[in-house]
Amino acid sequence: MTEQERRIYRIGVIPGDGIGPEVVREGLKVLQATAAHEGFGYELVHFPWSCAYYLETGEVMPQEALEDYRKLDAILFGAVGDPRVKGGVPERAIIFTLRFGLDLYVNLRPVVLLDSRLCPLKGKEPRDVDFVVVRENTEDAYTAIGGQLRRGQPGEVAIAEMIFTRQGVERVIRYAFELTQSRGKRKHLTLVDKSNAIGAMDIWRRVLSEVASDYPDVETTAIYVDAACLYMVERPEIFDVVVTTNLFGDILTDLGAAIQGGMGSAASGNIHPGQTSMFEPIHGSAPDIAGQNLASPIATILATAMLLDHLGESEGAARINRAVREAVVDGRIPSLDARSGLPTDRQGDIIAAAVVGQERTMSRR
Ligand code: GGG
Repeated sequence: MTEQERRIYRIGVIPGDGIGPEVVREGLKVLQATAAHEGFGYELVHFPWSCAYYLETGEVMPQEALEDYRKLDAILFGAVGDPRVKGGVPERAIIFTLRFGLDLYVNLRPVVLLDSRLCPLKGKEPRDVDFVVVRENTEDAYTAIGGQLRRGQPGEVAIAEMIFTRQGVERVIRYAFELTQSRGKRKHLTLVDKSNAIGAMDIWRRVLSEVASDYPDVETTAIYVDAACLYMVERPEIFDVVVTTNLFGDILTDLGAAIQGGMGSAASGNIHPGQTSMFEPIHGSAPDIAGQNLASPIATILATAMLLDHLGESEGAARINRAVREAVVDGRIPSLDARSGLPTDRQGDIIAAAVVGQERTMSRR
Protein backbone atom coordinates (compact mmCIF):
# COMPACT_ATOMS: atom_id res chain seq x y z
CA MET A 1 0.00 0.00 0.00
CA THR A 2 1.41 3.41 -0.94
CA GLU A 3 1.46 6.29 1.54
CA GLN A 4 -1.29 8.01 -0.51
CA GLU A 5 -3.57 4.98 -0.22
CA ARG A 6 -3.11 4.79 3.54
CA ARG A 7 -5.94 6.38 5.53
CA ILE A 8 -4.47 8.96 7.92
CA TYR A 9 -6.67 10.91 10.32
CA ARG A 10 -5.99 14.00 12.44
CA ILE A 11 -7.56 13.45 15.84
CA GLY A 12 -7.76 16.12 18.52
CA VAL A 13 -7.45 14.99 22.14
CA ILE A 14 -8.86 16.96 25.11
CA PRO A 15 -8.35 14.82 28.25
CA GLY A 16 -9.72 17.54 30.60
CA ASP A 17 -9.96 17.09 34.37
CA GLY A 18 -10.21 14.44 37.06
CA ILE A 19 -10.51 10.95 35.58
CA GLY A 20 -10.57 12.43 32.06
CA PRO A 21 -6.81 11.94 31.38
CA GLU A 22 -6.88 8.37 32.78
CA VAL A 23 -9.80 7.19 30.67
CA VAL A 24 -8.64 9.01 27.52
CA ARG A 25 -5.24 7.28 27.85
CA GLU A 26 -7.03 3.93 27.60
CA GLY A 27 -9.15 5.09 24.68
CA LEU A 28 -5.94 6.03 22.84
CA LYS A 29 -4.36 2.68 23.74
CA VAL A 30 -7.30 0.92 22.09
CA LEU A 31 -7.16 3.32 19.13
CA GLN A 32 -3.48 2.45 18.60
CA ALA A 33 -4.19 -1.30 18.66
CA THR A 34 -7.12 -0.89 16.26
CA ALA A 35 -5.13 1.28 13.84
CA ALA A 36 -2.29 -1.25 13.74
CA HIS A 37 -4.75 -4.06 13.05
CA GLU A 38 -6.87 -2.21 10.49
CA GLY A 39 -3.99 -0.51 8.70
CA PHE A 40 -4.96 3.12 9.11
CA GLY A 41 -2.77 5.88 10.51
CA TYR A 42 -3.47 8.89 12.67
CA GLU A 43 -1.88 11.99 14.08
CA LEU A 44 -2.88 13.18 17.56
CA VAL A 45 -3.22 16.89 18.34
CA HIS A 46 -3.29 17.42 22.12
CA PHE A 47 -5.12 20.31 23.80
CA PRO A 48 -4.68 21.28 27.49
CA TRP A 49 -8.14 22.80 28.05
CA SER A 50 -9.36 21.99 31.56
CA CYS A 51 -10.11 23.54 34.94
CA ALA A 52 -6.43 23.10 35.86
CA TYR A 53 -5.52 25.18 32.78
CA TYR A 54 -8.16 27.75 33.79
CA LEU A 55 -6.74 28.07 37.32
CA GLU A 56 -3.28 28.61 35.83
CA THR A 57 -4.18 31.00 33.00
CA GLY A 58 -7.64 32.44 33.72
CA GLU A 59 -9.02 30.92 30.51
CA VAL A 60 -10.64 27.49 30.07
CA MET A 61 -10.44 27.28 26.27
CA PRO A 62 -9.78 30.13 23.82
CA GLN A 63 -12.44 30.73 21.13
CA GLU A 64 -9.70 30.50 18.48
CA ALA A 65 -9.39 26.80 19.29
CA LEU A 66 -12.46 26.31 17.08
CA GLU A 67 -10.31 27.12 14.04
CA ASP A 68 -7.84 24.37 15.06
CA TYR A 69 -10.72 21.93 15.50
CA ARG A 70 -12.05 22.58 11.99
CA LYS A 71 -8.76 21.22 10.59
CA LEU A 72 -9.27 17.92 12.44
CA ASP A 73 -11.22 14.83 11.43
CA ALA A 74 -12.54 14.19 14.95
CA ILE A 75 -11.96 14.96 18.63
CA LEU A 76 -11.78 12.60 21.61
CA PHE A 77 -12.80 14.37 24.81
CA GLY A 78 -12.57 13.09 28.40
CA ALA A 79 -14.34 15.09 31.10
CA VAL A 80 -14.33 18.52 32.71
CA GLY A 81 -15.20 19.63 36.23
CA ASP A 82 -13.18 20.50 39.32
CA PRO A 83 -14.45 21.34 42.82
CA ARG A 84 -12.25 24.49 42.79
CA VAL A 85 -14.15 25.90 39.79
CA LYS A 86 -17.83 26.90 39.80
CA GLY A 87 -19.98 24.26 38.13
CA GLY A 88 -21.05 25.28 34.62
CA VAL A 89 -17.92 27.31 33.84
CA PRO A 90 -15.88 24.52 32.19
CA GLU A 91 -18.96 22.86 30.66
CA ARG A 92 -19.96 26.08 28.90
CA ALA A 93 -16.41 26.99 27.90
CA ILE A 94 -15.47 23.62 26.41
CA ILE A 95 -18.45 21.35 25.80
CA PHE A 96 -20.99 23.97 24.73
CA THR A 97 -18.40 25.94 22.72
CA LEU A 98 -17.60 22.77 20.80
CA ARG A 99 -21.25 21.80 20.29
CA PHE A 100 -22.43 25.26 19.25
CA GLY A 101 -19.20 26.43 17.56
CA LEU A 102 -18.91 23.35 15.34
CA ASP A 103 -22.71 23.05 14.98
CA LEU A 104 -22.66 19.48 16.30
CA TYR A 105 -26.42 19.13 16.07
CA VAL A 106 -26.72 15.43 16.88
CA ASN A 107 -25.88 14.02 20.28
CA LEU A 108 -25.91 10.29 19.68
CA ARG A 109 -26.19 8.12 22.77
CA PRO A 110 -26.46 4.34 22.43
CA VAL A 111 -28.16 2.53 25.32
CA VAL A 112 -26.94 -1.07 25.11
CA LEU A 113 -26.97 -3.65 27.88
CA LEU A 114 -23.95 -5.94 27.39
CA ASP A 115 -24.82 -8.50 30.06
CA SER A 116 -27.90 -9.02 32.23
CA ARG A 117 -25.84 -8.94 35.45
CA LEU A 118 -25.16 -5.23 34.83
CA CYS A 119 -28.86 -4.29 34.61
CA PRO A 120 -30.69 -3.00 37.69
CA LEU A 121 -34.04 -3.93 36.10
CA LYS A 122 -35.53 -7.28 37.08
CA GLY A 123 -35.55 -9.93 34.34
CA LYS A 124 -34.15 -7.76 31.56
CA GLU A 125 -31.70 -9.27 29.05
CA PRO A 126 -29.38 -7.61 26.50
CA ARG A 127 -32.08 -8.06 23.82
CA ASP A 128 -34.43 -5.88 25.93
CA VAL A 129 -32.09 -2.90 26.29
CA ASP A 130 -30.72 -2.08 22.85
CA PHE A 131 -31.67 1.33 21.53
CA VAL A 132 -30.13 4.64 20.62
CA VAL A 133 -31.12 8.15 21.66
CA VAL A 134 -30.71 10.98 19.15
CA ARG A 135 -30.63 14.12 21.28
CA GLU A 136 -30.86 17.51 19.57
CA ASN A 137 -27.65 19.27 20.61
CA THR A 138 -27.73 22.97 19.65
CA GLU A 139 -31.12 24.42 20.73
CA ASP A 140 -33.70 24.26 23.54
CA ALA A 141 -32.93 25.79 26.94
CA TYR A 142 -29.19 25.46 26.21
CA THR A 143 -29.07 28.51 23.92
CA ALA A 144 -28.76 30.81 26.98
CA ILE A 145 -31.62 33.00 25.74
CA GLY A 146 -33.11 34.52 28.86
CA GLY A 147 -31.60 36.14 31.90
CA GLN A 148 -32.02 37.22 35.45
CA LEU A 149 -33.66 40.30 36.90
CA ARG A 150 -33.07 41.57 40.46
CA ARG A 151 -30.62 38.69 41.05
CA GLY A 152 -30.46 37.66 44.70
CA GLN A 153 -33.35 39.92 45.72
CA PRO A 154 -36.76 38.77 46.96
CA GLY A 155 -38.38 39.84 43.68
CA GLU A 156 -35.90 37.97 41.52
CA VAL A 157 -36.99 36.76 38.07
CA ALA A 158 -35.08 34.06 36.15
CA ILE A 159 -35.97 33.26 32.54
CA ALA A 160 -34.62 30.47 30.31
CA GLU A 161 -36.26 30.15 26.92
CA MET A 162 -36.69 26.85 25.10
CA ILE A 163 -35.78 27.50 21.45
CA PHE A 164 -36.81 25.13 18.65
CA THR A 165 -36.22 26.19 15.06
CA ARG A 166 -37.83 24.52 12.07
CA GLN A 167 -34.38 23.85 10.57
CA GLY A 168 -32.96 22.56 13.86
CA VAL A 169 -35.87 20.20 14.50
CA GLU A 170 -36.06 18.92 10.93
CA ARG A 171 -32.37 18.12 10.50
CA VAL A 172 -32.18 16.08 13.69
CA ILE A 173 -35.43 14.25 12.91
CA ARG A 174 -34.11 13.42 9.42
CA TYR A 175 -30.88 12.12 10.98
CA ALA A 176 -32.97 9.94 13.32
CA PHE A 177 -35.02 8.53 10.42
CA GLU A 178 -31.85 7.71 8.46
CA LEU A 179 -30.37 6.02 11.52
CA THR A 180 -33.55 4.01 12.11
CA GLN A 181 -33.42 2.76 8.53
CA SER A 182 -29.72 1.92 8.66
CA ARG A 183 -29.93 0.04 11.98
CA GLY A 184 -32.22 -2.38 10.18
CA LYS A 185 -33.74 -3.63 13.43
CA ARG A 186 -37.38 -2.93 14.17
CA LYS A 187 -37.32 0.29 12.13
CA HIS A 188 -39.20 2.08 14.86
CA LEU A 189 -38.65 5.74 15.74
CA THR A 190 -40.05 7.21 18.97
CA LEU A 191 -40.34 10.96 19.42
CA VAL A 192 -40.18 12.10 23.06
CA ASP A 193 -41.58 15.55 23.88
CA LYS A 194 -43.96 17.27 26.30
CA SER A 195 -46.26 18.93 23.78
CA ASN A 196 -49.34 18.48 25.98
CA ALA A 197 -47.92 20.91 28.56
CA ILE A 198 -45.51 22.95 26.43
CA GLY A 199 -47.55 23.89 23.37
CA ALA A 200 -44.54 25.12 21.34
CA MET A 201 -43.19 21.57 21.34
CA ASP A 202 -45.86 20.53 18.87
CA ILE A 203 -43.37 21.65 16.21
CA TRP A 204 -41.64 18.31 16.89
CA ARG A 205 -44.84 16.32 16.20
CA ARG A 206 -45.67 18.28 13.06
CA VAL A 207 -42.18 17.94 11.62
CA LEU A 208 -42.09 14.24 12.53
CA SER A 209 -45.28 13.51 10.61
CA GLU A 210 -44.18 15.61 7.60
CA VAL A 211 -40.74 13.99 7.37
CA ALA A 212 -42.20 10.50 7.95
CA SER A 213 -43.64 10.46 4.43
CA ASP A 214 -40.04 10.29 3.08
CA TYR A 215 -39.40 7.13 5.14
CA PRO A 216 -42.47 4.91 4.62
CA ASP A 217 -40.69 1.82 5.99
CA VAL A 218 -40.12 3.46 9.41
CA GLU A 219 -42.89 3.20 11.98
CA THR A 220 -43.22 6.19 14.35
CA THR A 221 -44.68 6.85 17.78
CA ALA A 222 -44.77 10.09 19.80
CA ILE A 223 -44.84 9.90 23.60
CA TYR A 224 -44.48 12.37 26.45
CA VAL A 225 -41.25 12.51 28.40
CA ASP A 226 -42.84 11.38 31.66
CA ALA A 227 -44.16 8.26 29.95
CA ALA A 228 -40.76 7.72 28.32
CA CYS A 229 -39.13 7.57 31.78
CA LEU A 230 -41.69 4.99 32.90
CA TYR A 231 -41.29 2.85 29.78
CA MET A 232 -37.48 2.96 29.91
CA VAL A 233 -37.68 1.26 33.30
CA GLU A 234 -40.73 -0.98 32.81
CA ARG A 235 -40.34 -2.03 29.17
CA PRO A 236 -37.18 -0.70 27.52
CA GLU A 237 -37.63 -3.30 24.77
CA ILE A 238 -40.19 -1.03 23.04
CA PHE A 239 -37.42 1.37 21.99
CA ASP A 240 -35.32 1.16 18.82
CA VAL A 241 -34.38 4.79 18.01
CA VAL A 242 -35.52 7.72 20.16
CA VAL A 243 -35.36 11.33 18.99
CA THR A 244 -35.81 14.13 21.49
CA THR A 245 -34.98 17.64 22.60
CA ASN A 246 -31.67 18.75 24.09
CA LEU A 247 -32.88 18.94 27.71
CA PHE A 248 -34.99 15.78 27.69
CA GLY A 249 -32.20 13.90 25.90
CA ASP A 250 -29.71 14.93 28.56
CA ILE A 251 -31.95 13.61 31.34
CA LEU A 252 -33.21 10.47 29.56
CA THR A 253 -29.71 9.30 28.68
CA ASP A 254 -28.56 9.34 32.30
CA LEU A 255 -31.48 7.00 32.94
CA GLY A 256 -30.30 5.06 29.88
CA ALA A 257 -26.81 4.82 31.39
CA ALA A 258 -28.30 3.47 34.62
CA ILE A 259 -30.22 0.66 32.89
CA GLN A 260 -27.20 -0.42 30.83
CA GLY A 261 -24.82 -0.72 33.79
CA GLY A 262 -23.87 2.75 34.98
CA MET A 263 -22.18 5.94 33.85
CA GLY A 264 -18.92 4.09 33.21
CA SER A 265 -20.62 2.36 30.29
CA ALA A 266 -22.19 5.29 28.45
CA ALA A 267 -20.54 6.78 25.37
CA SER A 268 -21.70 9.61 23.16
CA GLY A 269 -20.98 11.35 19.89
CA ASN A 270 -21.51 15.06 19.22
CA ILE A 271 -21.93 14.90 15.49
CA HIS A 272 -22.34 17.03 12.39
CA PRO A 273 -22.40 14.48 9.57
CA GLY A 274 -19.44 14.95 7.24
CA GLN A 275 -17.70 17.45 9.52
CA THR A 276 -15.34 17.44 12.52
CA SER A 277 -17.24 15.80 15.35
CA MET A 278 -16.51 15.18 19.03
CA PHE A 279 -16.80 11.94 21.02
CA GLU A 280 -16.84 11.59 24.80
CA PRO A 281 -17.98 9.47 27.72
CA ILE A 282 -21.16 11.00 29.14
CA HIS A 283 -19.75 10.85 32.67
CA GLY A 284 -18.05 13.80 34.35
CA SER A 285 -14.62 14.15 35.92
CA ALA A 286 -15.34 12.19 39.17
CA PRO A 287 -12.73 14.08 41.24
CA ASP A 288 -13.29 11.74 44.22
CA ILE A 289 -11.62 8.84 42.38
CA ALA A 290 -9.29 10.79 40.09
CA GLY A 291 -5.64 9.72 39.86
CA GLN A 292 -6.27 6.36 41.54
CA ASN A 293 -6.48 4.10 38.48
CA LEU A 294 -10.03 3.13 39.55
CA ALA A 295 -12.31 4.64 36.90
CA SER A 296 -13.92 2.53 34.20
CA PRO A 297 -12.43 3.45 30.82
CA ILE A 298 -15.14 1.51 28.97
CA ALA A 299 -17.34 4.52 28.13
CA THR A 300 -14.32 6.29 26.61
CA ILE A 301 -13.27 3.15 24.74
CA LEU A 302 -16.80 2.86 23.32
CA ALA A 303 -16.68 6.58 22.43
CA THR A 304 -13.46 5.83 20.54
CA ALA A 305 -15.36 3.17 18.57
CA MET A 306 -18.04 5.77 17.75
CA LEU A 307 -15.30 8.15 16.59
CA LEU A 308 -13.94 5.47 14.23
CA ASP A 309 -17.43 4.79 12.90
CA HIS A 310 -17.74 8.51 12.13
CA LEU A 311 -14.44 8.37 10.22
CA GLY A 312 -15.74 5.46 8.14
CA GLU A 313 -13.57 2.89 9.97
CA SER A 314 -16.60 0.75 10.71
CA GLU A 315 -14.63 -2.52 10.84
CA GLY A 316 -12.31 -1.09 13.52
CA ALA A 317 -15.30 0.26 15.44
CA ALA A 318 -17.02 -3.13 15.29
CA ARG A 319 -13.86 -4.85 16.57
CA ILE A 320 -13.75 -2.55 19.61
CA ASN A 321 -17.45 -3.05 20.35
CA ARG A 322 -17.04 -6.83 20.03
CA ALA A 323 -13.95 -6.82 22.27
CA VAL A 324 -15.79 -4.88 24.99
CA ARG A 325 -18.90 -7.06 24.75
CA GLU A 326 -16.90 -10.31 25.01
CA ALA A 327 -14.77 -9.06 27.91
CA VAL A 328 -17.89 -7.99 29.83
CA VAL A 329 -19.84 -11.17 29.05
CA ASP A 330 -17.04 -13.56 30.07
CA GLY A 331 -16.28 -11.55 33.22
CA ARG A 332 -12.80 -10.30 32.37
CA ILE A 333 -14.37 -6.87 32.91
CA PRO A 334 -16.49 -7.62 36.00
CA SER A 335 -18.41 -4.31 36.16
CA LEU A 336 -18.51 -0.88 34.57
CA ASP A 337 -17.95 1.23 37.65
CA ALA A 338 -15.08 2.10 39.97
CA ARG A 339 -15.79 -1.01 42.06
CA SER A 340 -14.78 -3.49 39.37
CA GLY A 341 -11.55 -4.35 41.22
CA LEU A 342 -9.71 -4.05 37.92
CA PRO A 343 -7.44 -1.01 37.45
CA THR A 344 -8.26 1.43 34.66
CA ASP A 345 -5.08 0.66 32.73
CA ARG A 346 -5.56 -3.13 32.97
CA GLN A 347 -9.02 -2.75 31.45
CA GLY A 348 -7.49 -0.82 28.56
CA ASP A 349 -4.84 -3.56 28.16
CA ILE A 350 -7.55 -6.24 28.02
CA ILE A 351 -9.59 -4.45 25.35
CA ALA A 352 -6.53 -3.44 23.29
CA ALA A 353 -5.33 -7.06 23.30
CA ALA A 354 -8.80 -8.34 22.45
CA VAL A 355 -9.04 -5.97 19.48
CA VAL A 356 -6.04 -7.66 17.87
CA GLY A 357 -7.29 -11.13 18.75
CA GLN A 358 -5.06 -11.90 21.75
CA GLU A 359 -7.79 -11.89 24.35
CA ARG A 360 -7.46 -15.55 25.30
CA THR A 361 -3.81 -15.08 26.27
CA MET A 362 -4.52 -12.24 28.70
CA SER A 363 -4.59 -13.33 32.33
CA ARG A 364 -6.84 -11.98 35.09
CA ARG A 365 -5.14 -9.68 37.58
N1 GGG B 1 -17.75 14.03 29.43
C1 GGG B 1 -18.81 14.83 29.87
C2 GGG B 1 -18.41 15.89 30.85
O1 GGG B 1 -17.25 16.11 31.12
N2 GGG B 1 -19.39 16.59 31.38
C3 GGG B 1 -19.10 17.63 32.30
C4 GGG B 1 -19.63 17.35 33.65
O2 GGG B 1 -20.51 16.53 33.82
N3 GGG B 1 -19.07 18.05 34.61
C5 GGG B 1 -19.46 17.94 35.96
C6 GGG B 1 -18.66 16.93 36.71
O3 GGG B 1 -17.58 16.55 36.27
O4 GGG B 1 -19.12 16.50 37.77
